[in-house]
Amino acid sequence: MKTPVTVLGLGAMGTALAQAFVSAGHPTTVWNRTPGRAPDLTGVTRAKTVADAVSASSLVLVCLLDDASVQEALAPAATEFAGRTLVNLTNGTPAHARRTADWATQQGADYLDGGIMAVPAMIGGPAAFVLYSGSEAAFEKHGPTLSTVARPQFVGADPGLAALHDLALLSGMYGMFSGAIQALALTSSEKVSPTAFTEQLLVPWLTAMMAGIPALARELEYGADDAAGSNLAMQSAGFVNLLDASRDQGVDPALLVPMGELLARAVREGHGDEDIAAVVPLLRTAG
Ligand code: FVH
Repeated sequence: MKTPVTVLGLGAMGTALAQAFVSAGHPTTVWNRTPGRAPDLTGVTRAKTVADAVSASSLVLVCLLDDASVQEALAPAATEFAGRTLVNLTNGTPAHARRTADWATQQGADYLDGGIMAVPAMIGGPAAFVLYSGSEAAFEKHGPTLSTVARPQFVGADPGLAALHDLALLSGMYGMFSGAIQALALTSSEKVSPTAFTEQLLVPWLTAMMAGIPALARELEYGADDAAGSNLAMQSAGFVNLLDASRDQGVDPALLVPMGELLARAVREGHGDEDIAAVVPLLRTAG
């Protein structure tokens, strides 16, 4: 018999998770604040209360809108958690994760925090992965079951680490989308085809530039080798043109302004002959 699983939350993601468990033959109990959500989800047991849902399985996943909804939903079932594993797949901060881990420990539960690196349609497919942190013993025990929904990757015993990695990856993603949005706004100010520009120029260019990111990371970890081909003084001087051209074309440069300020600051603080990796430490406001 496969491990029984409870899924709290039947939004788009919770439904995809529950569907994957049912399809793989796991007895699956679900609960959602608003009854009647995910009417097409069959083969599950629908619990009337969150306490009933928690008591049905030794492995309980929660995937709700945000941290506040998790606190609100779990509180009435606190006494049901002893001896179970709580896996929180709700987007949150490292501080949220550490607090919920403490709460779970107080209830006698093992805790894993998870960052889902997939959209609902990817769940159960090869490209989906989930970052986990917290109880290593719980990860060892439940990793095979959790692999039903996505490739599980453990990133450390500190419960906050999955959220840290998740939010860092989302930061990279939103940086990429910000750049693409700005580029398309700029080209759309003239009669440039968005699809032709994107397919023939933007994606190949970003792909080529992405190949430089591992070198940036190596430089942060091991120090610079001295062949910086694109120094910051040059980049800062050229960046002004991005801002001016946007304004000239009637496009708001707001997404670019902070990067321009960071480059200018790096030059002011003596990093003009270094390359882009030199700005990373400038973002740290503590430590
Ligand atoms: N969908 C995605 O693309 C991303 C992929 C990466 C991971 N995220 C995170 O997953 C969490 C859930 O996202 P979702 O897509 O399932 O979100 P919704 O479809 O909007 O469903 C929200 C569920 O949360 C329930 N809920 C909201 N507030 C409360 C509350 N106070 N108490 C109990 N449940 C609450 C809501 O219930 P209802 O409105 O139907 O009653 C839905 O079940 C999220 O952290 C993403 O960042 C998804």
